[in-house]
Amino acid sequence: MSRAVLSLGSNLGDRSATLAAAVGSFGDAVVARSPVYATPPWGPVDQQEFFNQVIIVDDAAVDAAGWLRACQAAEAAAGRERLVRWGPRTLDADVVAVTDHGVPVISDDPDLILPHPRAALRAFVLLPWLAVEPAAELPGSGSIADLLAAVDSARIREVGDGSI
Ligand code: PH2
Ligand code: MG
Ligand code: MG
Repeated sequence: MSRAVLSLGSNLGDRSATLAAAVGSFGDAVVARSPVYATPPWGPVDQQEFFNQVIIVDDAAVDAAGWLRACQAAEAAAGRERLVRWGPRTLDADVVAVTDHGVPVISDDPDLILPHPRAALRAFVLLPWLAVEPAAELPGSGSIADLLAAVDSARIREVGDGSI
């Protein structure tokens, strides 16, 4: 049984509709979805604010690589083009953490590093994740509540309840 925490982000086009379609693409695997938050752009690129959401998905038949493929399919369906690293995109769907029968999956495969190497620094991941799983731990980094307290989340605001 594998369970994954997925981070969804959009800052081009109809951001709410894109996130809702991405959540819908995971169908019955979705066991929790956070509200949608408007978040200041993180990273070196000066760009429009993002909408971000975290979902938790669970499917006995899907492993970590399968969750990555499903994320890439959702990005393709949203017309994602890979132009600038960390730049604007219709949809970014990232696998943040995976557990297999409750055991954290650790991976240094460059195509899918797990847990996500920058999740601990990103309020736009930690705050939505905390909303759906308050006691969660990021393997190797500690509780997401503690991690969130150490980063700047002051300008994040809820813009939708995440229902589709
Ligand atoms: N995604 C990025 C770069 N910066 N900033 C926010 N707030 N939200 C994102 O999803 C995001 C970002 C590329 O992965
Ligand atoms: Mg990303
Ligand atoms: Mg990505």
